[in-house]
Parts: sequence; structure tokens; C-alpha cells
Amino acid sequence: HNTTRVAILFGGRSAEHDVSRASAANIFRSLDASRYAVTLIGITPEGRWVLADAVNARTAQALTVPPDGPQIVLLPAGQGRALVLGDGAAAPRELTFDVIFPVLHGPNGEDGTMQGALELADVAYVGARVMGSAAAMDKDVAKRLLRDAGLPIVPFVTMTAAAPVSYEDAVHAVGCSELFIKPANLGSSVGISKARTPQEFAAACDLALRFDGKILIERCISPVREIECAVLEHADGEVKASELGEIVPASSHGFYSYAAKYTDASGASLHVPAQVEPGLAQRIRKMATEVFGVLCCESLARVDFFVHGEEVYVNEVNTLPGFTNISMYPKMWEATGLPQPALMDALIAHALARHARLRQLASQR
Ligand code: G1L
Repeated sequence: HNTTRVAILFGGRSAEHDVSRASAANIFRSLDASRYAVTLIGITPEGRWVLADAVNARTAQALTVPPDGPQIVLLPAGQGRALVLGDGAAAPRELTFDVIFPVLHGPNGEDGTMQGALELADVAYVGARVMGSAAAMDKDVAKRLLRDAGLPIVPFVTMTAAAPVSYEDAVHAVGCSELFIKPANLGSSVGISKARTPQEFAAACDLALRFDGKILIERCISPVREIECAVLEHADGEVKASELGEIVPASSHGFYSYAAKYTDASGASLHVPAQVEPGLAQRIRKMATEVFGVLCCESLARVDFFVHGEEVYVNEVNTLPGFTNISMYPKMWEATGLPQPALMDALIAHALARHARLRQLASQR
């Protein structure tokens, strides 16, 4: 029978290069080798695309980007055709992919940039397209869209260096004297702090502004539980929400560090399914599918909530969530009765169906 030709794009220019290498190893392992022919494409920290070794990668904890590997060029409008340069052959070798997995974090990965490049290549790929990727990445844009749709968000105000906001104005805007300050870009997992005084506020804003030109000032909600839901869109367009998960941080930073979210290093514990009263859990799952639609997500997303008593707030949306063997997204589907190999099949089927549907639409113009 047919084998589907898959390319996994991993590594990249961001600080999360290593998380990408671990997620890519897990994705590679869970693709049924009898049905998928997989090519591994590493992106060096400098942004070069290179062919990576797939032979020793089956058992690796993290994939390796060979810095001097043969270069890969994905052809514009090539429908998945790519050239391999410098692998010793006299002429460039040609490869063709039916579907691409972008396993890349943050700027140039899940912010819509790479998705735009894959659109130009006219190839099927897994995940949200340009709009959904960009909208979810920018917390200011995401929160405005969610608020407009009547979905509950933590009250916030946006600030830039050019349009500063005073502590008093921020307190007035969010209705609380304890504030949470963070960069607007979801990719920046750093630069987050709390403030209770004008002095702390000034320092917190300066810090956050070092990571992004735009920052968010939010009401500090406490105590808060962090509850997550995995959303998956099937090839027929049906959008499903998983069982919930909960992240319980080991220490009380008041917020979850990057390490707590994407690795296990912090000692945070993951609970799947989360111990949430059934009525509340149903409400959250329904909200997760609504959020998915409002932010123009497609294929997959992890929707993160803050739960304070009976109150639920949508916190943020990851269009390419952590995908290592200990990550929440695959764990939540596993707990919902969808093992990871079947999850991979669903993601690929969706990507192929979407690409075929969009080609059909374009040809009718
Ligand atoms: F398998 C998918 F859906 F294609 C996929 C691809 C990438 C799922 C999750 C991810 N995640 C990431 O790329 C990452 C942001 C965790 C890497 Cl740093």
C-alpha cells in the first residue's frame, strides 16, 4: 500500500531549539514506520535547513541538527518538492514530501512566519495556518479577539515604550493593585514578574520591554489552578476537546516557569485527567473548542485556562504545544482514548484534506 512521505522540520533559531529537538524525536518515534517515509530536516541556529540522519534517530531522546549537513531547499510552488545540495552528488537530488510537520517554537516557528513559507511552497502541513498562528502568538491580539467573542479573560491593559501606562492607570484599568506584567509575545517565556507598588511596576515593565516591544499588564488572580485542554480538528472538520489536565508547580513562584511547562525539570507535576468537578470540566471543554474557532486555529491547539473557584479565564493558546514524551498535549489525548500514533494519523489526515480542499478552492477562482 501507499506510504506517505513526511518531513519533520525541527531545531530552529529560537531559544527553544532543544525543546524542538526533543519534541521532534517523539513525533518521529510515534509515526508508524510501515506507512510513513520520514525525512528529518534540521534548522541550524543560523537558520540553514540541513538533512538530518534518520537512521540513528529512532531511539534518540532528541534529534540532532548536523551543522554541515547537506542543504535542503524547499521549492516555491513546488507542491512539496525540495532539492538536496552538497551531499556529494554532481547534480542536486530531488525529494518530494506529501506533508510537513513544523516542529518549531516561537519567532519564525509558530508565529505564522514558517506557515507563510509553507503556503508559498504549496505543500500540506500540520497545524494552524498564518492567521491562527499569528493571532495565538500575540497575547494582546488573542485577548482582544476572545473578549470580543464574549469569552472570559483576565482583565488587562497593553503598553508599549511609545505609549507608557502609569501604575495608577494600570491599577484603575484592571481593577486591582497587584499586577502581573509579561511580554505580549507568547514565544517569550521570560520577562514575567509581579508588581504591587509604582517602583516594582516600573522595574517589571522595564524587564518585560527587554523581551518585546509590547507588554501586557494583567490583574493578578490568586490562588489559581492552571487547567489545560487539548483540541484536535479531524479531517472532516470536526473539532474535539480532550479530557483536562492540570499543572501543579512544585514551588510557588505565583506563575509557571518555562521549565515547568515544557520540561519536567522544575519538578512540576502533571495531572491527567485533572480533578475538576464534571459540570465545570464540561464548561471548560466547550470553551476550549470555542477559543479554537475564535482564534482561527486549525489542526491542533492546547488551550490553557486559569481556574479560581468557579471562575474560569482563558489564559493562552499554543498552536504548536509541547510534544515531548512527557508533554500535556499527547498525554491529554491518550487519557481521552486516542493514543499518540492515532493522533499522528489524525493530524496528517487533516493536513492532507485541508491542502486538497484549498487547492480545489483556488482552482475554482
Ligand atoms: F505534531 C504537530 F502537530 F505537528 C506538532 C508539531 C510541533 C505538535 C507540536 C509541536 N510542538 C513544537 O514544535 C514545539 C513548540 C514544542 C517545539 Cl519547540
